[in-house]
Amino acid sequence: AKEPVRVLVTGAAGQIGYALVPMIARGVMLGADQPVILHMLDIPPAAEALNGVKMELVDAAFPLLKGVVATTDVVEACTGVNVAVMVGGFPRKEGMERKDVMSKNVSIYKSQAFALEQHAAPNCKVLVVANPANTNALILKEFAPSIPAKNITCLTRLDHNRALGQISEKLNVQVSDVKNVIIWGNHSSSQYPDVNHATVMTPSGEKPVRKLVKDDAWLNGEFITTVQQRGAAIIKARKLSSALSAASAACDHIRDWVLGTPEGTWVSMGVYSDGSYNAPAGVIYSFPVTCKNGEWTIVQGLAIDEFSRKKLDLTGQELTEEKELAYSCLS
Ligand code: NAX
Repeated sequence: AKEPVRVLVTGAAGQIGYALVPMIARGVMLGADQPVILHMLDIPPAAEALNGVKMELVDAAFPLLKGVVATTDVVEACTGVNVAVMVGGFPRKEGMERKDVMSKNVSIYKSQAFALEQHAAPNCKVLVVANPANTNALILKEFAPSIPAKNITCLTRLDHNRALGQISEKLNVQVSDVKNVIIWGNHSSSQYPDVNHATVMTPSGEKPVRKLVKDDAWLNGEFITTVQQRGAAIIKARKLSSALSAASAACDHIRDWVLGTPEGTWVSMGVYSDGSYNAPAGVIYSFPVTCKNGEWTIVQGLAIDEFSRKKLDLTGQELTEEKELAYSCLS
């Protein structure tokens, strides 16, 4: 039998946490034959709720779940973890300045970076979900210098999956037949959902989405804004932000990273930018990636038209500004 993998979920008493931990315990994230030990961290005001989640995990009698650590102690939470999914953070409340929210999250991600660096298992893979996801991941990277930069990522897979979902609905095809959309840049409304290289599997082979949709106005307009604004639409409908889709996307992200992407398929991940596609280097930017042997590689050589170029630059600029704001919170 395989050794259990230790998976940390921070903010585990929150709504994404509540959807995510059962998925992990069922093998959705790491495979149906991979035992797991869940480490759940939250803050003291949520300790009782966190303990309730632990009780439910016991009650669910998941065969793959070999242990549960539920704690408000960041060192205990981080000790020995192989995968860390960072969902905990400080939400933006009405009337709060951007800088105040940034400052709260900078201090959270700085201290959690120290704990992970000192106590996580070697080669721990980190996924930041909490907003501002890209910049929280960058802070984590800066303050955990011994963790390789390639091990620190942020979630844009939800946006990627939303784009697949929109194409599938528009063309009335199975979502599993649509692939190779791209989310570029920031996980914010400045992100650029790009369909220029996306395809659909049809009975007569793979066809470009642009050939099948035949509605450039929709692809260049409503499609993009729908994906960019989908989070707000969910809040409007549910009076709560996306949770099951975010949890599912976090599982997709880690699963593909650890177990690999299918041949000919790429996915979107926020990763430490090397300046590929003239994106700003030194920020966490979402790119198309393939994964093999537990490592991601940015897909190179895709043509970027003028329309796309502007959008890649715009979201990159926002990330550079966020980085500056985050650094100004440090001093
Ligand atoms: P909730 O407010 O339900 O849960 C957040 C949890 O984090 C709470 O239980 C809170 O006590 C805990 N927490 C706060 N500070 C903490 C700390 N220092 N250490 C550990 N835990 C801490 O929010 P939820 O709806 O679960 O969303 C979580 C985060 O995901 C938010 O930042 C949200 O903006 C972000 N999202 C990111 C998405 C993405 O695609 N990257 C999509 C969904 C989501 O909006």
